[in-house]
Amino acid sequence: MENDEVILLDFWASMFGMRIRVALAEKEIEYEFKEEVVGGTKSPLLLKMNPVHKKIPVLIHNGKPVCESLIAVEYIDEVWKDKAPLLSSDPYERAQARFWADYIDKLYDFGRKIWDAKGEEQEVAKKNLIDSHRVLEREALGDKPYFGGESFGFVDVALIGFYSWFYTYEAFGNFSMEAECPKLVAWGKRCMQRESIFKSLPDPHKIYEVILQYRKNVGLE
Ligand code: GS8
Repeated sequence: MENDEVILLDFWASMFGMRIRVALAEKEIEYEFKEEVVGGTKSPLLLKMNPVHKKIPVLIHNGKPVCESLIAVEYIDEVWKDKAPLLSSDPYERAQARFWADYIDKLYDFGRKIWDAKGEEQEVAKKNLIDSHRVLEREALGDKPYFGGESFGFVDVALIGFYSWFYTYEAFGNFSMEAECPKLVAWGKRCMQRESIFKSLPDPHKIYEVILQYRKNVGLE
């Protein structure tokens, strides 16, 4: 796969974009990162490449777009299949991994309502977020180092971007993820030691600063 052209339309703080960044890093694929400003004007390239949802991230491989982060991660795993497999070769394990990745996708709204709401709405979101992370910890991770077992895989890729938002959830929700879900936080720390991850994820404090400014702008602070 030499001479492949790989472009990622992304936004630095997007946990969905982080999935694709991590998958590309795991496979050691070089790519061009094109920053979109979420909340700003959408570039003509984004509108052309994702005319349906008009959202980042979009992976563009040799001029062809792949939209939706989990679909893009699976695509990367299939195209560059010789290095660092993310999904198992076993159909049942693949089905389980997809089940949990789908579950993780649904956590976005809880997280969002912690930093984009206040009062009762925020409290309900916080409870939902903690409860669902407890489910992930108990039912999917257990005592394994990674969700798929001994090696880093698809579910880890699906969740790791959210880990860099934990600090923001904790700061605005006034709770400790480590106190609520210690094994999950230990998993996050373990993942952060991988080069593919610490090179692909932003500083959680930077996310917090941007969200704090956002909350001030919309009158939540
Ligand atoms: C979610 C992408 C998304 O929400 C995926 O790729 O997995 N299910 C999709 N993208 C957001 C930025 S990240 O919060 C986005 O592009 N929002 C801009 C908009 O909605 O206009």
